[in-house]
Amino acid sequence: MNAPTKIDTSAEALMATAIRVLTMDAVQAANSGHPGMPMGMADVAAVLFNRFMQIDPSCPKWPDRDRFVLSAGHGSMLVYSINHMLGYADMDMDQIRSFRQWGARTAGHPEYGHADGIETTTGPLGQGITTAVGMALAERMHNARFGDDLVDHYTYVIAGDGCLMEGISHEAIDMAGHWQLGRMIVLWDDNKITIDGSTELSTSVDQKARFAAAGWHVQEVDGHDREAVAAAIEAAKKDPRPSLIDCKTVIGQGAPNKAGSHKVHGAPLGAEEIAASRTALGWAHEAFTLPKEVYAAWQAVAARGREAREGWEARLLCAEHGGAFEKSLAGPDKAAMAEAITAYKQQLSADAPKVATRKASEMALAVVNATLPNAIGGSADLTGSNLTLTKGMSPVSKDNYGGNYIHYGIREFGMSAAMNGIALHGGFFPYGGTFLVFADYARPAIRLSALMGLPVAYVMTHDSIGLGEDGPTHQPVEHLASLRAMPNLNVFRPADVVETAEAWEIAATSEKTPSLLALSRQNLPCLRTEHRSENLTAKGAYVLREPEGGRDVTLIATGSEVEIAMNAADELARQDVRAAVVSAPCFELFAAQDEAYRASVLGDAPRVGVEAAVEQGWSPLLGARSAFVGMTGFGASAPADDLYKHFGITAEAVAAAAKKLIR
Ligand SMILES: Cc1ncc(C[n+]2csc(CCOP(=O)(O)OP(=O)(O)O)c2C)c(N)n1
Ligand SMILES: [Mg+2]
Repeated sequence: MNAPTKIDTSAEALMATAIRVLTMDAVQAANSGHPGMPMGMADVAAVLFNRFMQIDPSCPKWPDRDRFVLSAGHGSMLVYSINHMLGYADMDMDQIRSFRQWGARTAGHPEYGHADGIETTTGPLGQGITTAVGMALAERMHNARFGDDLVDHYTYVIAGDGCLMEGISHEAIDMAGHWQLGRMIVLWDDNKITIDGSTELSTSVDQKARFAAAGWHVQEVDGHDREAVAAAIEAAKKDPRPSLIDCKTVIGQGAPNKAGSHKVHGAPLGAEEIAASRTALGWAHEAFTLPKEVYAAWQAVAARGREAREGWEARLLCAEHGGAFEKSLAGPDKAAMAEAITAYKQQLSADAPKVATRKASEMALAVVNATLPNAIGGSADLTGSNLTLTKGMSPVSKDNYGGNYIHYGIREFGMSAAMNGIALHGGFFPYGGTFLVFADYARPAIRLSALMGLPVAYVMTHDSIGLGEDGPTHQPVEHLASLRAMPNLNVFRPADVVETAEAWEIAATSEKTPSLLALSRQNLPCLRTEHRSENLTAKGAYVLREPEGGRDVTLIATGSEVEIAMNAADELARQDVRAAVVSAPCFELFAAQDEAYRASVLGDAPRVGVEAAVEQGWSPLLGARSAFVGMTGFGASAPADDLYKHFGITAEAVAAAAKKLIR
């Protein structure tokens, strides 16, 4: 149907054909996968890499490489086939042969960290393009600090109809247009097909008008006309605005009978259609064998990149700020952070300020930001509530990429995905704030932070009914449980100013685990009045108060409820009941401690858990003889003290629960 009538045998055409053939063969061998997108975008990708991309497969992490993000992650064979042909050492033909199999780097969707040259995990549609916004912004911010000699690259994205339908794409487009990220170039695979069929089933939007309205440079090309694609990319690079290139393509291009249909989106073509495609494409080679000239053409791209990288290295050697540049890309200075936070904690324990933990976070951030020059703060329009802006920070804008505070706007999901992109780009430690209840709006990007193992910090204030009058829409109840359920995310709920400083030390020096700080709106007393240089929060939970003569009961609490547990212990002491109090600011870190430590903290006595949230997730801390004082439903609008009384989260209730257990 859509097969080219005359077979183009130019080197670039062969480069594209090879993507198509490797894709159909790998998907066929796996008996699963998505051939349509890589086949449809093969021409665009061949042009992009052949004529534009600056990457060096022998040095995949070269900091000034162009970034390529396959936002339409289901088309993963596009990346794998390209990276194989470019000569990435970890992407030999066996990897292509074992596409989607156990142990292979060629996972169903591109996974960051599984193979070189994969800049981010994609698959959840819309997140790739938004993560790319973060990368493109980081490029400009790094450029503002170190100049064109060291930082001068582009961020290219292939996005599909699905990426552009997702709501997050709106946030991405708006941010990129607002920040005028002129080095971001999106190639839209405009094939008018999604899984269910034609895009006419589900959308009528004028995408080009949408991008233009957000300040983008917009072009349209025939995605199978390589010269037109090249001219459009050329023009996009010249234009100071971010660019959308609407590439009109045919999904599954090259498959004579199935191209253009949603049937090629996500199913193997079948042996017959593959044979027919080989004929149509004029391809005589067997599955998983490529002619030398194809490798030669792709490896010329690699050679060009290597030369560019070598030139860059020479510039780095004589760059004035070369040392600072390298430092910005290295891991966090843990020793400096430990020293700064320890000194700060000592002061706190002496002064014992009674502040909300959101305020404590602002105070700790002043120390963090003074110690880590590459911290980039931000908030989704709640700066004054999240207290994420510390003294001396200046806003990042299209006129000031040298700033270090990002006004992300009311875009929690966009902020979080962009922070992932900033972290992936390198050079910066991003943190950003919103209300804890809106973690739900950000959750899919938090999940990718965790899956990719990115050191991103989420500052989530107003963490319970303790926020009071704003009412149940704003009061998190199930959020802690749902966030704790996420693998590789450290959820901190510090109890006071000292624990907050400790949590920030961990968050700012983490290398493979994102952190989320759940912080109170209401003031909390300083409970850690005795200075300990050891970071107790790093143990996840620890004994804050141990009664003399053994325990009758152990009260375990987090955040604002630790104060309640302490008061309950006082109350119990008056009644001759010996209560220990355990503060548990981070369940994940506690679970990582050895058995002996955990047993010593939890003890043998009955336990009462206290948290102004649902009980789910508490069972590892509680045990057989236990009770939980917390929430069982939504909150309400009223002053915080009234709410705590109404919902029965009080020292008296905790003491009563304890007494019932030990009776
Ligand atoms: C957030 C999200 N929702 C749903 C899916 C499942 N999904 C994968 S591809 C796809 C259709 C995407 O259409 P398009 O981007 O046009 O890709 P094409 O069919 O053209 O390859 C869907 C719904 C997903 N990967 N991510
Ligand atoms: Mg499509």
